[in-house]
Amino acid sequence: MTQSNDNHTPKRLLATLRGEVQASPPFWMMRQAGRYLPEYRESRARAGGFLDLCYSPEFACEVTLQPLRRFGMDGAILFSDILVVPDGLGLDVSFVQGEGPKLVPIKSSADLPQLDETKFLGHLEPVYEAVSLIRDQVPPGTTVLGFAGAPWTVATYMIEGGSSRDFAKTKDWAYGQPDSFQQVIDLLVDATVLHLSAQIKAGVDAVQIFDSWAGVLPERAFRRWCIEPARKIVSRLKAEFPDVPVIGFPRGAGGLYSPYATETGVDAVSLDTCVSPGWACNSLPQTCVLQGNLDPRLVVVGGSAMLDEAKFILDAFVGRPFVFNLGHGFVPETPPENVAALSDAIRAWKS
Ligand code: 1CP
Repeated sequence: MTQSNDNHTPKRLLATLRGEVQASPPFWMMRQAGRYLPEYRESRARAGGFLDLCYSPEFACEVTLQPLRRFGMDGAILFSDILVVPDGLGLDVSFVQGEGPKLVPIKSSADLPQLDETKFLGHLEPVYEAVSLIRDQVPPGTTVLGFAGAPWTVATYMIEGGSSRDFAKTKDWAYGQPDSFQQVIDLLVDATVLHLSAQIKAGVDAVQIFDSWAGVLPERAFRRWCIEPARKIVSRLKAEFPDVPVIGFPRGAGGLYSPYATETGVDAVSLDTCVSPGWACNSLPQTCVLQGNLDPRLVVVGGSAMLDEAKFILDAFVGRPFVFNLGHGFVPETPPENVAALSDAIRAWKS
């Protein structure tokens, strides 16, 4: 049985990620810490800014624990961001309130930084310190989750200089000069492995790789820039940490969830809102743990619309190792009382 460090409470989420079927599935929610919680907004204001929050181990730990105190999720996801990786590479990331992330865009492989392992891990040390604090402070039985962005998704921010609607610069580079774009991806594969390994050494139980923009690529590009880098990251992590489950989230991949689940070596896939639960159960390997996939807008609406859909999802995954989650992260206007009602409904549900 899976035990937490300091007592004998089983970690239900970790057990599920290792393939156990539970009578009532464990749950956590993407962006469960964040702007929809007044206590988060207060911590963010006290820390100074978003990156100050990420790089202060005490604040990052505090913000990670806030949703657990209210809603009792089975998983605590490290409070950080996928863009600490380019920041650790020296690309100078900033977050402007209301505008999202800003980076000085890289235009060619000549602009690529070198990965200096010592500098990179030194810069990100506060993140790993936050993991140690979280591991020591989570309630018994809580699974601690680490994460990183997938190379393709992180590359889009480095090349576009922030969020994008059409990913034009990134696609033009990837399609027009694939060998040079491969260097961007290879650098990010190495940095991601370093970052996730350091989180595991600091005490996370499992990790999730967020490929939020995987869904904008056609099949052959998806295979080269999403599946192949994920496969490399997973195989390098598994060589060192064979027992640490890896969750992949190729958001928007549609039918390509199938080769992603079979070929990357991930233990679990997180399904976005548009994936049919029935299709996922029938088409994805039995050995693959499934996670998902409530539309976060339903938690804004709440009431029976939210509860009916949550029940539909819970019923659909009976018999498989399943983790209840959202199909994407909470939005800032989510009423916390709807999250409380959803959490209670998941706990009360019986197959
Ligand atoms: O307080 C604020 O103003 C910042 C809002 C915010 C928050 C709460 C950002 C900026 N990041 C985060 C935290 C965060 N980001 C977590 C924390 C843990 C948790 O889930 O509770 C995680 C896992 C992420 C991951 C992340 N950051 C992703 C992948 C998941 C996803 O949502 O698709 C991406 C794409 C980012 C980039 C990012 N960070 C923040 C913004 C505004 C953005 C841009 C999003 C976009 O381009 O649409």
